[in-house]
Amino acid sequence: MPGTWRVPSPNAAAETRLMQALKIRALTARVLVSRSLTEPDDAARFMNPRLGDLRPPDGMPDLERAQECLEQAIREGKTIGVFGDYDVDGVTSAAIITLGLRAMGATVQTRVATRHAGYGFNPEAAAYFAEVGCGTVVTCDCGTSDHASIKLLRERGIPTVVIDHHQVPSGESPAQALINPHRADNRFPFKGLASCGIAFYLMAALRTRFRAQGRPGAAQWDPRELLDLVALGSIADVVPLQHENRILVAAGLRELQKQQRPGIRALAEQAEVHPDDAVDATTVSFRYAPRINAAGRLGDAQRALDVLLATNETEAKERALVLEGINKERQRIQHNVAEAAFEEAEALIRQADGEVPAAIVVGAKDWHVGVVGIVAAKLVDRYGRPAIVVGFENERGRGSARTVPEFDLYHGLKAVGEHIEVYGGHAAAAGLTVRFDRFAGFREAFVQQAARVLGQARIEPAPVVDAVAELSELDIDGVLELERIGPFGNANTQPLLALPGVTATAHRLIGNGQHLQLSLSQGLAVGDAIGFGMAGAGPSPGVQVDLLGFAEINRFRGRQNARVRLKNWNVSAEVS
Ligand SMILES: [Mn+2]
Repeated sequence: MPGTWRVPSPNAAAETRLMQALKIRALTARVLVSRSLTEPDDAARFMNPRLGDLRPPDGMPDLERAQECLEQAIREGKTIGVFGDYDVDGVTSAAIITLGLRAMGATVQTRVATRHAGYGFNPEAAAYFAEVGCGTVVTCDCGTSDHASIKLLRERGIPTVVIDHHQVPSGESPAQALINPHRADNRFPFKGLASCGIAFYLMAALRTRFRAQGRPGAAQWDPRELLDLVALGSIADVVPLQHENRILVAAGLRELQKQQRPGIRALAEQAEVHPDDAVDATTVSFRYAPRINAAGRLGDAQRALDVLLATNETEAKERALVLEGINKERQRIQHNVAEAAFEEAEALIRQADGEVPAAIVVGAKDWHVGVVGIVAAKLVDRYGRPAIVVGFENERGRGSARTVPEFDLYHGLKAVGEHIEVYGGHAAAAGLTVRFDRFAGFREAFVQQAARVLGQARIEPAPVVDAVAELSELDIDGVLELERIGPFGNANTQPLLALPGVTATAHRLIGNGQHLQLSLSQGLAVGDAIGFGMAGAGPSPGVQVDLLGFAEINRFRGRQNARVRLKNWNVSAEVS
């Protein structure tokens, strides 16, 4: 339907108040109001995220006990073992604890999970830490449910500190300290921290404690230098960029931009992130995170940790080069699995006489389980249906599921639980194992379940936009002001704008003819738009259209200009 969209709760009085109090433009005020930031004080704090506004960690259970435990190990000169999970949050948390503890005088041994040993803190790793004589162990982004490994350490007199944000099972943890926002007795008001954020809080608290005691070392060290790692882990883990996360990530992105850490400098070189490029959540998601993740996906996340912990330029460059090789290999494997998965999906569609099934479930014997999640996400993008991709090793397959907002994976898998062995995860992403001889039955049941849920079809709702804008508002200052609502990401998405009644005056294809570039006009105002992958799909020149899109600054070779990134367009309903 042309020209239909919804704007949540417009409020002219609140907009005027914000414009006057914050000295901001009307468009920025409209977006803030649509996000329920109607009070000038709240909006001002939101627009200026400052580390000073982080709430003290009061109410985080066991934070005190964790500090005591670490302090004792440092005082007694005992080695502290640090263990991290194999994804970006796990690796960066382990790096934060390692670097923080070392800066405060500790001897640290760090290991990260390997894919073959499986997710989490495994007994092998626990035994290793005991063997090398660790006095205390810290687990990062795992450990909440790894009771057996932690018990094994406790029996040998080694206390464990757990830093984690996964769901807490019932029953008491054998850990000396369990810092996890999902604990029932947690009183810290924001529960959305990633493990790297919690790790940062612990290191900052320990440093404050040591400084009060007058310990040498603690005074010179500034925990803020760890924030680049917090930004990496938080964005990669897709935690909501609200409250404390917003403050930590905003500061962390600035830290990342500076490229102070040798490992980040080396990674940036490999990922072609130039020192004067603006660093935002997209830079993390598409440049840094895939490289850090690649090591864990293909087997050994230690290669990624090595890069982050490198202490000099030479070491960092060597290690980043090794990681880049692993990433290239990951890309090759992913490409092959994706091709095969798309072929299988197309075969399923042919079997259904051209109709796309309610869910896409594909699997094969040699598909690498390290990339099945990424490939499932690609299937969701292409077909707009929930998708499951399974890699079989002998008779057992490990799969990964991704979905559309209308279908909850956790409930969906639960409904067909009889066909699979193990499953876990949440609404948006899940993992499962299934036997080869049960796969066909599982697929049938899952597709039926998806058809039941998605079949309760609703009429496609009108898109919800953050604000209706005029082209004249999207000049460079206007867009720069909108950018202050960022960092954009999960739970704080880039504002979606509606621009009714705009005329495209000129077309141009760029990027090997894939992308569409438009010149726009509206009254006296002119502007530019870009439609990525929209070649041949744009509005005809001279026709008045309603655009949906995002305002952005295009930065290229030191120059910047404002433009609209097109999401969608329609011929205007009322052409006069
Ligand atoms: Mn995590």
